[in-house]
Amino acid sequence: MIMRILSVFTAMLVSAALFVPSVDASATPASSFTVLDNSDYVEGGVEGALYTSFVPNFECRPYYERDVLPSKAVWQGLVRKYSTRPGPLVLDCEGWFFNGTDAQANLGRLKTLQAWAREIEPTKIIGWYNLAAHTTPENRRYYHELIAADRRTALFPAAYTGSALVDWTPRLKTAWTTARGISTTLPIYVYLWPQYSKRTTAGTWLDFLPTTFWEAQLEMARGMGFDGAVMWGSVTCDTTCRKKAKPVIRSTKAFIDFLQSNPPRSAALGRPTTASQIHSANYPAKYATDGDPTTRWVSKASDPQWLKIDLGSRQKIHSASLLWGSSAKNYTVQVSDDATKWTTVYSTSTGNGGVDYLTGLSGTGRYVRVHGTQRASGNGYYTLFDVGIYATAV
Ligand SMILES: [Ca+2]
Repeated sequence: MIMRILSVFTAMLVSAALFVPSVDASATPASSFTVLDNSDYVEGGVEGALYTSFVPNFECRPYYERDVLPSKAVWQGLVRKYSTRPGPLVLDCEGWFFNGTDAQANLGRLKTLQAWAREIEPTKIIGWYNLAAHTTPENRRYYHELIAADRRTALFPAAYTGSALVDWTPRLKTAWTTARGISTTLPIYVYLWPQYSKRTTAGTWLDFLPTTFWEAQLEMARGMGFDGAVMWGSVTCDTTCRKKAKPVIRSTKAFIDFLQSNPPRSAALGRPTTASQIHSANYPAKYATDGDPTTRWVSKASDPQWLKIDLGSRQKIHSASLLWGSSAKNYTVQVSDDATKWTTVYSTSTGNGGVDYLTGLSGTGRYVRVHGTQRASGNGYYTLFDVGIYATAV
């Protein structure tokens, strides 16, 4: 499994180096999606993820605060200290950006630091943490020059946490559009953080997101077209932290497992989709299959409700992914040849939202229906951001 990921990554590295043009990924999910682990949640990294290194901002701060470069020996010492994992090397100097009048000077500094890091790491992808977000459109040429100096690179924007999924989705979109504004060809790995700051009278500490929120973030990053997501975490995660991290690690692993066992293209993408009811014209049924993971179908607040997709031809359905907002507690997935007589291929009475990855389905039909009979919150709605149907032709 690890080897497969590494070989995929090597292929990406090669394509990045050659600047092979790729299709505009904004309309369709990326053909492959890699999870990078830049956390300390699991000793040795999360299985199936690409374990990733990071030179942290606090190491660079003493230099950018005085606008002086570290010596080559000092910087290469930092690279050796932190570049201990097999994945990409991400560098973080959050005072040297391309968003002001010192962009030209900062370009010189970043080029120098990257070249010194490259001497230590001749083959790794080396990139800059969240630099795209701090590059104004008129200054993009500086980023282009940085890329031209070393094309074994990728973009690493950040889209952190949020208080609710619908508040967070604009951050993800912004991360996507700013990074794509820099390059239409380089891989883009978005930093996500399964933790958030929690304030009490005793102070502030970090806690973990509900797994449903984390699942949705990963799935949305995939649906948006990113080449992967980087799981950020505290630089050090103690025993208590690692224990609390376990649910999100389980979610991450389930996500990786699903990716590795399924083709990435949904048979439902862009197919005609209808629903029993819509909450308003802002939330039509088609938003569940439009390829944009941040738009959603919302039902009226009553039971039952259903969403129906016409795949256009009979297909053998083996798995599905349901990206919920407000969710169904009781629902079934059904297939049909005529949209009249339905066969249930999956049912649950314990739906809790987030993303449901349904595997091992066995059913053939032209139509697929998600049929909810009880909402998770008694007075809420059914909300689906995205429905992926994975199938083979018959
Ligand atoms: Ca959508």
